Amino acid sequence: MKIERFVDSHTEGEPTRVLLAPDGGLFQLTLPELLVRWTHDGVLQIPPECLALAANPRAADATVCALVCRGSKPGAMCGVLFWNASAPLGMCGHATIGLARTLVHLGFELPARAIVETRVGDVVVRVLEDGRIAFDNVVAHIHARDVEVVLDQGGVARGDIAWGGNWFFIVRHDGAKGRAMRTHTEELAYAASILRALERAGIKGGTANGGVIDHVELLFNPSRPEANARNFVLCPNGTFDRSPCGTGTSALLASLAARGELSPGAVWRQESAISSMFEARYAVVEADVEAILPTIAGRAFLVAEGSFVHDAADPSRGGGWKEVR
Ligand code: PYC
Repeated sequence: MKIERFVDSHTEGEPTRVLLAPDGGLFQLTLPELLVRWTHDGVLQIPPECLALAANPRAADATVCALVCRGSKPGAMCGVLFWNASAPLGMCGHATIGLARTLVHLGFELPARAIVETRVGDVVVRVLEDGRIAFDNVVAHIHARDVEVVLDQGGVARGDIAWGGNWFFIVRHDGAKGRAMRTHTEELAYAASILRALERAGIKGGTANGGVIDHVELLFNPSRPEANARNFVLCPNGTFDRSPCGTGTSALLASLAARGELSPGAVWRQESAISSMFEARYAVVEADVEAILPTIAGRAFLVAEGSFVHDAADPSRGGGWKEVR
C-alpha cells in the first residue's frame, strides 16, 4: 500500500501525522479490510516502513500516525488506524482531534456528529463553535482498583487499571497529600519503572485489545489554577504525551466516576505535562454502573503538509534502526 501524502498537526502540543491516499483523499479500503491485511498469526503488525513514518528521522518521536480510510458502515464518515513508532494504538484522542482538524482543512464537510471508526469502536466527533474539536470516546471503564506493584528501585506504586481506548495504570499524586510534577526526565524514569514492574508481575487489563497495559498515567496537582489535575502519560514507544492524552483522560474519568469523585456532566479540566489543556466530562452508560461515556475537547493546529520521498538508498526508509535512549 503506497503512502505518499501526509498532513501534520499538533493537538495541545502532541503531534499527529494524518496519512492520505496518493490522490490526497481517504484510502479506499475500509478499516476491517486494512486490519485483515495487516494481521498475521492473529497479531496486528504495522509494516516497518509505516512505523518509520512516525519515527526519527522522519518525524518527532512522539508522533502518532493516523491512516484515514473509507467508513465500513452506513453513516460512518471514515475509518482510522493509529500507531506510534513502536506499535498500533487502540484509540488515540489527541490524534482524533488532529484528524478532524485535518479533514476540515482538506475541505471535507464534517457532519454535525461525524462517526469515525477505530479498531476499538466508533467515536463521534464535533467541531465546536469556538473552534475546538470534541469527541465522544468509546465507553471507558475501571478494571481494578488500588493494584500495587513493586518497583525495581525499591518501594511500591499503587494504581487503578482503567480502559479509555487503551489500557492505563493510573497512579495518583494529586490531592492534599499530593505533589506537583517534577521534571519530564524524572517523571519519565518513574513511569517507565512502573511499566517494567507491571510487565514483571504479569499484570493485565481486561479483555479489550488483549489486555496489555501499555500506558502509565501519573496524576499530580495542577500548575494552572483552572485545572483539576495535571498528568504525565508514558506512551508505549517510551515518549510522554505532550497533550493531556484523550484516552488517558477518559480512563481517569472512569476511575474518578467509580470512586464517586466526579459526577456525570461535571467538567474536568486536565492539564498536560507541558500545561496544555483538555476539557472533559462523562455521561453514564445505563446498562453498566462501572462504564462511562467520556467526551473530550481540545484544540489542534496544522503545521505541515506534503509528500514523502521514498529514497531506495536510504537505510532508515524501512525503520529498524535502534534509537539511542
Ligand atoms: O490522546 O489518547 C491520546 C493519546 C494516546 C497516546 C498519545 N496520545
